[in-house]
Amino acid sequence: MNRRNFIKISALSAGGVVLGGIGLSGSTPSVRGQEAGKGSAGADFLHRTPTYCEICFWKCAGWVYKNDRGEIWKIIGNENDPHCNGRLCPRGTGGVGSYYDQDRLKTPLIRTGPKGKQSFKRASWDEALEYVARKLDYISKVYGPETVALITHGSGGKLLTTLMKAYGSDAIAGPSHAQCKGPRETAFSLTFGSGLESPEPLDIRDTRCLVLIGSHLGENMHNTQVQEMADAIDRGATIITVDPRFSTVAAKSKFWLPIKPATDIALLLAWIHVIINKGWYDKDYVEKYTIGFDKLKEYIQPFSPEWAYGITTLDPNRIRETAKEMANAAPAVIVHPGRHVTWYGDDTQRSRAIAILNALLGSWGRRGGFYLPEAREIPEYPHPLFPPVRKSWRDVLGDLYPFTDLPLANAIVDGSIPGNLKDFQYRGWIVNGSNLNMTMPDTRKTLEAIQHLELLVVIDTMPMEITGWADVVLPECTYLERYDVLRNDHHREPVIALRMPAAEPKYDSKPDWWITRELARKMGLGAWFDWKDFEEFLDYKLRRMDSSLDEMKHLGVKKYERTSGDLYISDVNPPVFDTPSGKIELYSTQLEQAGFDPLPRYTPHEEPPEGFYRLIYGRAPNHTFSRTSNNPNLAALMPENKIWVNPKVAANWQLTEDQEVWLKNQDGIITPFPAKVRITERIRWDSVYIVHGFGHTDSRLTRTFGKGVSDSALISRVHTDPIMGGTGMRGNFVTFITENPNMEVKA
Ligand SMILES: Nc1nc2c(c(=O)[nH]1)N[C@H]1C(S)=C(S)[C@@H](COP(=O)(O)OP(=O)(O)OC[C@H]3O[C@@H](n4cnc5c(=O)[nH]c(N)nc54)[C@H](O)[C@@H]3O)O[C@H]1N2
Ligand SMILES: Nc1nc2c(c(=O)[nH]1)N[C@H]1C(S)=C(S)[C@@H](COP(=O)(O)OP(=O)(O)OC[C@H]3O[C@@H](n4cnc5c(=O)[nH]c(N)nc54)[C@H](O)[C@@H]3O)O[C@H]1N2
Ligand code: SF4
Ligand SMILES: [Mo]
Repeated sequence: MNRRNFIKISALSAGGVVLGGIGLSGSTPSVRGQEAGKGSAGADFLHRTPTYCEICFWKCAGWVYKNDRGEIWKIIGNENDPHCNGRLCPRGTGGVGSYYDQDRLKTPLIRTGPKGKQSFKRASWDEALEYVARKLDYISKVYGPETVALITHGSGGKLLTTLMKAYGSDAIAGPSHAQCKGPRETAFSLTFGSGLESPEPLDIRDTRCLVLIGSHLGENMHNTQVQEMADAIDRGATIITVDPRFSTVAAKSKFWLPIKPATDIALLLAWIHVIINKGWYDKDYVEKYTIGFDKLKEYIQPFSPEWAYGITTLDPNRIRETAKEMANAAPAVIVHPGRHVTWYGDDTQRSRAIAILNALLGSWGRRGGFYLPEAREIPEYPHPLFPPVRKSWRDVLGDLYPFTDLPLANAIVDGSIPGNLKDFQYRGWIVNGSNLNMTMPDTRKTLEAIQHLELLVVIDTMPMEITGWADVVLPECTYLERYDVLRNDHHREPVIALRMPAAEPKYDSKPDWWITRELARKMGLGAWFDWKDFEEFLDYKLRRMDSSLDEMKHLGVKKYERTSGDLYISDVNPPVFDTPSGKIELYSTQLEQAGFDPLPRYTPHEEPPEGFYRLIYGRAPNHTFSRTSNNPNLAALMPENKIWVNPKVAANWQLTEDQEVWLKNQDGIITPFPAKVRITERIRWDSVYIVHGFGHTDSRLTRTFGKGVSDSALISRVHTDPIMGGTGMRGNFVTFITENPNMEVKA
């Protein structure tokens, strides 16, 4: 492992800690994995098995080592993997804790009392799956199979998708779309003809200028992006960070633009204005590959840096200076498209402005900009054709959100509440690897929808909030105890990775492939899962990809030669833009025809009322969403989140460091537990900031229950993007309560 780089990455993350640095001798099994980084247990490392990480969706490949007692000991990155280059982030290293967590779900559970109350009986797998299969039969007969939806995040979703299609439903949604990167995917598809997907094909390692608009790399620990950015900084690349918060990366940036929240489109229009009017755009590229430049040029005239100053509070000279910096670096410049982009409801338009700016700078398909990625096709294991779907999710949406090409988790929630749709209502959900209570904005609405369901099945590893509302809970074993589908994301070169079990599943938990196939068999759909076991399933595919399961057990990761040509565009490798015009559409006739603005427009958003502050949220380097806060290793690094408050605001409210307060939002929703205040200049006076994923309300999560504050419950106002249905979550305002409001209620 390249130690220098590892330290560099950790140093980038505020509070980032190299796990091995923490002495935990005499530790209980639950924190054992943490000793891993010491590297002193040499003789203990008897063998290693390949995996890819499930702690976030960068899916870094690694090796799991066991000690001579056969216990899982540590995970290290696979040197050959371009997702990680041999180095895991602190969360990936701490992933061992998810295996040892004694709070894990241990057996299948069937509800015995009202929803939301912890009234379950333990059940055998046979009993639990039989219950689910009969309920699904019933829903299929009475309402139709298309009224059952799958909401899924993570690797198990692939097989469950097959099951759903065999059953007759295509309502298969992930929070990684309409709660995450959906608007970006739509905007880039409208502009360039293809989305970005994951990992984003950003050539950060060769860039000369990286512009981060609310992308907080270093706290957002998407591994190789952070590594490549650290290298780019070393090489003298300019980083421009636009963030109302002095993020970790803002501290490493040549320019920090502390923008007033919700005004980014104004800044982007001003940048476009300057770059066009000064003639700093890539003329050849624009001429050759784009349409709509003249319309854009005319449209952009009013949007000067002075105009933007009045909106964004950013110095007009700074706007010009940063535009120049980008133009000087072009085409080796990346205006980062972001990832979690569902902010204010006009997010597709903001992402369109980012796409347009990149097009003007000529960065798409260029070294140091966006490279042309490639993935290998994975052959299907033979199975029968799927039955036709009687009513597809797209038909259910009708005219709503015309530009989403994927189902929306939020539309499934909405469509489960009677009266919201004319002739349709979802009746059952299968939820896999998604803690909807914290993942979906407006928890109240999610819970209302659940009350109307005939069936809620939750497949999870932990007793997360969502499991408390399930009719049936199915405990999956952790990623360290199972085979999964092959990882097959696009990259600079095609690359696949294998995950295999390093240990037997603990308790009575099972791998997703087993759960799905047994359920399919009980539903009479076994023909879609007609393999002996998962080894045979994987080997069948690998043998058709010049490999085998045996080979992959030794390699972990396999790279293939590119077959689609060079990484970058050139005269001999011309780009293909899958848009109606075959060009980059600066002006979008598709949007125009559907009645939307063909060029991005700035619309003012509501301001916080007197005494309230905008609630913004983000990531911490040591945690992923709500899934890691109970992880023994990671909870030790960061046990709670705090409420970031500007010193001016603290003085007004007479708040002191670490004082415990409750938050109340504009709709009167109050947090159930207090959280500590962190007073810091790093946040603007008009906003407060919290790390997403804390404030758990399920007491079965013994380590994290009641610690910190959850943004999700406070996000009761959602601004939905009319173009593609993304849930804008940053239009909520909070104020402080310093005396225990929940005591008052009881009294
Ligand atoms: N308020 C608010 N909402 C957000 C966000 C935010 O920042 N703030 N972020 C949004 C974004 S960008 C995203 S991508 C989504 C993320 O949404 P989710 O992926 O739903 O986020 P988590 O809260 O981590 O919930 C993951 C669930 O999967 C379970 N799990 C973990 N490993 C496994 C496994 O191997 N198998 C199974 N079956 N289950 C497993 C965990 O125990 C947990 O219950 O949330 C979105 N929603
Ligand atoms: N450690 C860690 N890393 C992760 C994850 C994780 O859970 N943990 N999750 C991964 C996933 S799925 C995703 S989608 C990404 C999300 O990560 P990113 O896409 O990088 O960022 P966001 O979460 O959207 O944005 C958070 C930042 O936006 C700033 N911000 C708030 N309002 C505004 C505004 O109006 N304008 C601007 N310019 N900035 C604003 C906040 O201050 C904060 O710094 O992170 C990924 N990486
Ligand atoms: S970035 Fe970290 S948590 Fe995400 S997959 Fe890689 S090692 Fe795991
Ligand atoms: Mo995300």
